[in-house]
Amino acid sequence: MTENGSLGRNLAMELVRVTEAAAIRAARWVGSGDKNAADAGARDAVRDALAFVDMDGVTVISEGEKDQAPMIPVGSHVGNGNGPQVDFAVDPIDGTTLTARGLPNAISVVAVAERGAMFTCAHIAYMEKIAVGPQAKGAIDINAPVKDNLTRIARFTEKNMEDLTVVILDRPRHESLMEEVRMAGARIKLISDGDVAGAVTAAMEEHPGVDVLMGIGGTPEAVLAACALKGLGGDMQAKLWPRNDEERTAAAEDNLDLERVLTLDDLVQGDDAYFAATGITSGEFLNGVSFGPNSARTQSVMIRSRSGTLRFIETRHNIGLKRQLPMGQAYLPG
Ligand code: VTB
Repeated sequence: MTENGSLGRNLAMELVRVTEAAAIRAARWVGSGDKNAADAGARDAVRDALAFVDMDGVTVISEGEKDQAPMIPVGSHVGNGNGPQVDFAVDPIDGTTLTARGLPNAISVVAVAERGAMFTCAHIAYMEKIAVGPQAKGAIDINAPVKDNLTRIARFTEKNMEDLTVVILDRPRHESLMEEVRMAGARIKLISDGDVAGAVTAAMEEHPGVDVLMGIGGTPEAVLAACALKGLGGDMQAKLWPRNDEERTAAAEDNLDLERVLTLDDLVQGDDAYFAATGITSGEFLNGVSFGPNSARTQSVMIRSRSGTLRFIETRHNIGLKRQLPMGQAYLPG
C-alpha cells in the first residue's frame, strides 16, 4: 500500500542503491583516462541494480547519445515489474571526463516520476537552462536579459548583486553569457562538466555559495535536475537549443516549438518525483567513493518531491559480504 496513492516512500531508498552501485563501479576507473570504460561499468551497474527495484519503469531519459557513450537504451523497461508504473531517467556518470581525469564533482544520478510525467525530446541534445533555489522562485524568465534575471534573483534572495554567484559550464558558447554576468556585476563559478550537480547545488540551501545555474547543457541533464528541483522547491526554465539545421529540421518534423519556454512543471509534471545521486569523485555537492581493504564508502543524496525531503546518506559497503548476495553483484567491478 502506498502513502496517499503516491509512488511509495521506499522507492527513493531503492534508487539510492542503484546510484551507489554505479558510483562504486565508476570509481574503479577514476583517473584511468578511459571515459568509455567508466561509463560502460556504471551503466552495467545501473542495469544490474535496477533488476531488484520494485517498479515497472520505462527509460525515457538516458544520457549518452550526444557523446555516443555506452547507455541504457531509451524505451527499455527497467525494474522488476512489481511496482508503480514510472518514467525513469538516468545518467550513470554525469562527468565522465571528470571521472576519467580524477577531477571533482562526478556523480551518478537517476530520477523517477509518474508514467508520462517527464519531458522527452529524442532529437535535440541541448537545452538552454536557468535554475535557482526556493528563495528565487518566480524571479526567473529565460527570455529576459541576463542582467534583469540577476537583478530579480538578487532582490528575491536579499543579496547584493556582487554577492551572487552564477554557475556556468566552461564552453566557448558561453563567452557572451559570461560577459553579460560580469557586466551585471555578479560572480561566476565555471564548471568543466556536470551541470546536474551545478543546477542542484544552486537550488540547495546547504550550498549558499551558488545562486543560479545559467547556460546551455544537455537535455537529459535538464530533466534530471528538474526532478531534484521539484523536491527542493526551486525553480527552473529551459528552452530547446538545436545545434544545427539537422536538429532544426527534426524539431520541425516533430512539431516542436523551439521558442517554447519549458517550466519546471513542463520538464517534470506532477509532484511525485524522486531524485538520487551518489558522488564518484569528491566535490562541493557530494563526497566521492573511497575504498577500504574490503569496503567502499559512498555519500548520496535522495530527494522526494511529494514530501520535500532531502536525505544525505553515508554508506559503508562490505564488499566481501556483498559478493555473496544476489544484488551485491551489482556493486562489484565487472
Ligand atoms: C553538460 C554536462 C555534462 O555535457 O550537460 C554537458 O552536465 C553539455 O555538453 O557532464 P557539452 O559537453 O557538449 O558542452 C556534459 O559535459 C557531458 O555529457
